[in-house]
Amino acid sequence: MHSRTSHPLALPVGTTLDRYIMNRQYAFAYATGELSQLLRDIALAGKIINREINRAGLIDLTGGIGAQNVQGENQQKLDVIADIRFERALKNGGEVCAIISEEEEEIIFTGNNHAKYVVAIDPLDGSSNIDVNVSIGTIFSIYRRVTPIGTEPTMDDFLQGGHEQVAAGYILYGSSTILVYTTGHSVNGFTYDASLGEFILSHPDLQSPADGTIYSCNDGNADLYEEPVRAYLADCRKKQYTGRYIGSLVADFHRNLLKGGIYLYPPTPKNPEGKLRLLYECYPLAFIAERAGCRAVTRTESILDIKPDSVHQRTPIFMGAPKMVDDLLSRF
Ligand code: AHM
Ligand code: MG
Repeated sequence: MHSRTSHPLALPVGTTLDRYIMNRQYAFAYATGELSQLLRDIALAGKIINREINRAGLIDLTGGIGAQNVQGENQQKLDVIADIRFERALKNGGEVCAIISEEEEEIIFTGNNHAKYVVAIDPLDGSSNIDVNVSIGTIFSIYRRVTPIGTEPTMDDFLQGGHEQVAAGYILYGSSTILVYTTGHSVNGFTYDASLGEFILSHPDLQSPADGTIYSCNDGNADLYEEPVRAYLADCRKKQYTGRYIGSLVADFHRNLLKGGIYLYPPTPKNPEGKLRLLYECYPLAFIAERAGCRAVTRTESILDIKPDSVHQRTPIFMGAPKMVDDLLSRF
C-alpha cells in the first residue's frame, strides 16, 4: 500500500531551474536578482531553440542560409535563428548591456546601458551536425562589465580573462536536452521536461572522474598534430581506450565530463591556433571543467590564464580528466 505522498502518481517532479536559481539567490544577501533573471532569460531562449531544433525538418529550418559568419563558415538557418533568439531574449530581459556572438563580427549593443552584465555566446555550436539530427549545443559565458554603468560597453568588458567569468554554461540538445551551468561553485545539470516546459535538476553537483579511457579528437587530422600529441594518441590506442568524437563540442564535452575522458583540438597547419574560440567556447567550458574537477589547458598554460586580445580569437585546447591531461602534457 502506498501512502498518499509516496504514490507513484504523486512523486515530486524535482527542483525546477527557476526555483534552484531563486534559492541560490536568497543564499547571498547582496544578490540583487539580476544574474538570476539573466540565467532565466538564457534558459527561455534555450527552450525556444530546443523547439525549433525538434521540428527543424518540418518547417524549412535545415540547410544553409547562403551567408558566412565572422569565421568565414557557412551559416546554417538554425545558427541564425538561434542567434536571433538569444539576442532577443537578452535584450528584452534587460540585464545585459552587450553581447558577443560567434555569428556576428561586432559587439551587439542591447541598448540597456544601465545593465551590469555582458554575455559571450555561441548560440548553436556543431553546425555540421544540424541537418543530420545529431546533438548540437549552446555555450555561454557571463561577465560583470568593467566599464561604468550607464555608458556604452566596450571590448574591455569582454576581454577580462577566463577567471573573471561570473557564470558559464551550456545547453546540449541531445537525446534529451540538458542545461549545465556554474556560477563558480558547484556545477549543476537540469534536464528539460518538455511536458512541463521546465528544466529540472537532474545532475546536482557534477564531479568528473579523475581519470578516464575515452579520447576525443578529429582522427582525420591526427597525422597533422605535433609529435607529442601523436605519441599520446598512439598510446591511447595501444591501451585500447575508446575513441569517441561527435564533432559537437558540447556533446563531446558533456560525455567526457560524465564518463571521464579527454577532448583535444590541437593546432594543425590549417588552424595553427586551433579551431575553437576562446571567449565563447573554451573559456566557458574550461570554467565548468575546472569546477567539476577537470583540467583545460593549451600546451603551455591553463585556458583560463590566457590573456585575451580579441573577441573572436582561437586557441588550441586539451581538456578533461586531470590524469589524462597531465599524461598528455608530460609528452611535451
Ligand atoms: P562551429 O562553431 O562552426 O559549429 O564549429 C565548432 C565545432 C565544435 O563543436 C567541434 O568540436 C569542432 O568544431 C569540430 O571540428 P572538426 O570538424 O574540425 O573536427
Ligand atoms: Mg561554435
